[in-house]
Amino acid sequence: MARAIYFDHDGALDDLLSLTLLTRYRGVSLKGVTVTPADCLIEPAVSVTRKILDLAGAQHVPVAAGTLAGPNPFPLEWRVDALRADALPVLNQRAENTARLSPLPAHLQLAEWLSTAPEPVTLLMIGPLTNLAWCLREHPEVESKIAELVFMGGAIDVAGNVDRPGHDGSAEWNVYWDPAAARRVFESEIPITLFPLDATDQVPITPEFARSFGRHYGSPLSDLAGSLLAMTFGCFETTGFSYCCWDSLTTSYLAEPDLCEFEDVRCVVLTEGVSQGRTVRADSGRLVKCAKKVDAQRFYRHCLDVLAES
Ligand code: AGV
Ligand code: CA
Repeated sequence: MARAIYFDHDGALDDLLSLTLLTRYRGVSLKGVTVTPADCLIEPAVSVTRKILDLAGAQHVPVAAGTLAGPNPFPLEWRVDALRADALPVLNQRAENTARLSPLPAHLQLAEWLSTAPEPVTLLMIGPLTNLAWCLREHPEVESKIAELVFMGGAIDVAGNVDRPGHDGSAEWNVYWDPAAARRVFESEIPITLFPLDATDQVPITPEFARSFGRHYGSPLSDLAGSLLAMTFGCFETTGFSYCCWDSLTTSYLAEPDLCEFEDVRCVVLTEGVSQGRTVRADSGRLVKCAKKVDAQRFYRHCLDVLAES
């Protein structure tokens, strides 16, 4: 039987590529999508999410828009990417959007989905953990409904990617946006599979990877993937950091669990001061299954294989 997944993303280009992959995975039954207003503008991010579900024939999957925000906003230059993606021709072949929009805000919808789930589910979260932390604070009983949390976030033995005045650069953005939320989730007993920068640094979006989708030009989901990847270029030139397959690597774990090698790490989340949002090794910390080493070529091939001719 297919594994039941609830998916929370935050509308960046990599999040949209992840959604596209997820709709193709045979062993996955996508039950619902929540969007966190973090690395995006929420309106175009929800709109583009529904268009991707439509294009992939997954109109039945409901989408809920997030309203809760963390204390450390993303740069506006990054948040506008969803506006651009929402205008791509491949996503605008029809005037109407038929994918379902939930009347509830994301945190309430997630709590309802979890509390009514007949069996424990997998949560895939590739933005900040704000919605889940709210559920755990307000409805602690939903913790038992989560069999596994697969989360892109943190930086264990490598530098972070936050470049902000007054911060030491040791944090990764998804944790930094709402450090208290990450801490709350890490203090739970939910089994966590973590994809920190230690792993995702190994899968930068290279010109070869982006251009490889050209061979499948004319297949809607391949066009979409290639366009999303092309739109990430310029990142290194403007930030000094490569745009990586942060979220799509994390998502691929649901289809190819042995693409990465893992290490069990005890860690805590720092919530104050110049290192806020840092995930740091500590003997007193909780155990997480942490992705360490990636077969990058196999990952790139996986993306192409999954989306080719679709
Ligand atoms: O820190 C990685 C997370 C991932 O979930 N996001 C992007 C991915 O969706 C934040 C981020 C870090 N650097 C970025 C980011 C950049 N240069 N552009 C956009 N987002
Ligand atoms: Ca993200």
